[in-house]
Amino acid sequence: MKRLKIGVICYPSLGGSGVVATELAIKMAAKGHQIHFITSSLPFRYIEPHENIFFHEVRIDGYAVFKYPPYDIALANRIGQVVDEEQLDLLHVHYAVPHAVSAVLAKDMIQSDIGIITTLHGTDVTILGHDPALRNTVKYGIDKSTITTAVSDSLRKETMELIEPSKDIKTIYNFIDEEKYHPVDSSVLRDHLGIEKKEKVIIHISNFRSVKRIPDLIRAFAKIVSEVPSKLLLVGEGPEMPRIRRLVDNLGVTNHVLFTGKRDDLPELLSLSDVMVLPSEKEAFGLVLLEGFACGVPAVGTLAGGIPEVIEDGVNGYLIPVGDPDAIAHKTLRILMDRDVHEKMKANALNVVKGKFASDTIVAQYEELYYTLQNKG
Ligand code: GMT
Repeated sequence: MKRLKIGVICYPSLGGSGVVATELAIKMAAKGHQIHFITSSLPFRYIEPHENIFFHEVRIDGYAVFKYPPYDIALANRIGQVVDEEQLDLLHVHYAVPHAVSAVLAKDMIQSDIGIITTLHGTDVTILGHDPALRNTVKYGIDKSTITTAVSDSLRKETMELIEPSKDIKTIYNFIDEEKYHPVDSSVLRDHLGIEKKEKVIIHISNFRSVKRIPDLIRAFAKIVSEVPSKLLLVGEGPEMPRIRRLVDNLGVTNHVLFTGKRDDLPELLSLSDVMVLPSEKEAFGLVLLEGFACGVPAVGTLAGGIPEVIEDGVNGYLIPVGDPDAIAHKTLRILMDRDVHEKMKANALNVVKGKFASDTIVAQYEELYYTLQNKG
């Protein structure tokens, strides 16, 4: 098979979409394809130097005349240059707005017939798609892409209903790097964090935005800790943090909650955890659930977006309604207090990562699309 030259456009910052874009690119490079990242800075995930991975920076000067520097246009310009100079075979862009739109503009600028695959990650549709000022732009980005994928069936359906694109969308699930995420010995870290032997550990990892509904978890935790000695690990940072700290203090659980900030040692933190809780009101997939499963951590998550495609109720965790702290407490306690349930769910969580979400399976699905794209541009 021909080795492909692939342009990758993603947000190089912390977040599931950046992780997926980067891990996919690394796997494609390992298969012999040439990857050209076209981004504002290096993707945050440590990319080891690799002979098949190249980085093309998008630069934009802050001319005084612009209130908002036109990043999307600078990106389009850079994409066009790289397509021409490197003779790329295709573009894989993550997010319809702005990345697909920039790729379409680039294609037009250089009069190229290059194929564009756009992967929708959620917020571009579930938030921007509801904004009348941007809905048509999201539709344009999707319609002008050669192929569009979504990270869950739920996101695919929501996009079809809300945006009414002219073409179908294909679901390709997210995956994680199994070499990084697996159970590890975390006894030293556990001591370091001051978690006692008798204590159970509940973990939440996110960007602490309001969509994650973390106050529901804090209220649930106040009940949990009154029944089982436990600690709540809150991993990450974000705009809701001051509000969450206040609630933790007001509910009198300050001594039981550990705010770790952003961390690189997620496999260690997950390996010392008993249950993950994801109480989001919107979640296209919930990549963090897979990271937890891969380290043997069952999850309690909401019946929102793609979460029910990842958590199988009663198998690798429990599904609960959005905005129901009592349900979070009840289901989390069931896992914490019943050793058989916990062990069974742990085993099932580890298995699902090796099955439906195995990286080889998902990477092969993208590679197949890349080859079909070549003839469609
Ligand atoms: O909103 C976030 O949580 C960040 C965002 C991102 O850009 O990474 O997450 C979205 O994409 C992830 C990767 O596909 C999904 O796992 C998340 O569910 C999705 N977030 C939302 O839909 C809120």
